[in-house]
Amino acid sequence: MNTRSHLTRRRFVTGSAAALASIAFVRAPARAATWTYRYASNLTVDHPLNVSMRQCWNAVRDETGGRLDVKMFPNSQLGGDTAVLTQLRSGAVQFFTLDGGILQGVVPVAAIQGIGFAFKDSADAFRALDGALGDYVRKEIGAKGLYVHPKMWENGMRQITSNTKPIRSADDLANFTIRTPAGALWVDLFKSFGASPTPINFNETYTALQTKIVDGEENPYAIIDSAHLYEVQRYLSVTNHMWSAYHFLGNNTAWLALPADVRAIVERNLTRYALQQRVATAERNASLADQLARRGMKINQAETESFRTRLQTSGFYRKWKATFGQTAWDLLEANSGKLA
Ligand code: X2X
Repeated sequence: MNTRSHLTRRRFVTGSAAALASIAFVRAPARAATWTYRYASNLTVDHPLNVSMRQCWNAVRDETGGRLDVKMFPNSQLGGDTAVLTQLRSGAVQFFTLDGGILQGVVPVAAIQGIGFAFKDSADAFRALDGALGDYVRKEIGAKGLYVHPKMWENGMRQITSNTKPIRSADDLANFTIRTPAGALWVDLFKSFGASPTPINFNETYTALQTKIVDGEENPYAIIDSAHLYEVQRYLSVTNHMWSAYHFLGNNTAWLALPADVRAIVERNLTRYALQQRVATAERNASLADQLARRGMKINQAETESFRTRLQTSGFYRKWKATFGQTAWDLLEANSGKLA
């Protein structure tokens, strides 16, 4: 008979069951965690990334017998991405998921995942980033003193939203004010399209759109939905102009403070839940168009050839090839085909 059914039965048998139960709890207290770490995310709790991440940390807590307790800080509770990256590097935050395009400020080549029209879909992109291109980027991240897990977490193919007009072709981006994440490649991509980009951290994006500091932004469907951007954006133009995904990063000192068995439990669960999250997020991205249309968004398919042409004629590919270097570029083109 296990303790639980024993106590349950006694509760019916004797009036002192509550007292007995509390004695049992005093004698078997929950073990205090040896390590209490913080995980930060710019996404809402109900985005599939954080749904899987919560399951991941629950599994880690169970499998380590409560030794490692990771507290989640979703929704940019600890600050905007660039500020949290600083906290991660100083050790105030131990774990963080960050898009390679924003990590660019510290690890330049990390932005290569966001080269315009390099990947036709997420499966295509994951082949490169789970493979040799990803290994190259992860080596550079490690060289900057950060821990990085080998499986990235899905954000998705990005679409342009607007409050003023549908974006049908690159011509519609002329002088269009658009928020991009805080990364140099992102800003340059939209300049090359002919737009007027402003880098703004995600936690300030809703307000920037609401107060019309910018007319548009670009994100995958699951974020347009989970962050309620449809409340402050009228048009959604399907462009699939770039792919976006998160590296799982750790402060290296905090990571190495964990014993090998705990690190193995964390890595195994991160792999398991990252793969689960990829499927769940892809399903959301593929199925939300109707729901966003019902919420009032006007959705159109953009003519993307004009966008690609701008990247050729502006020298965008040539410039970023020179920045990232031949080795990284070759690894990219091994998946994407010739770009520059
Ligand atoms: O900042 C964004 O737009 C977001 C949420 O997609 C990223 O983290 C790149």
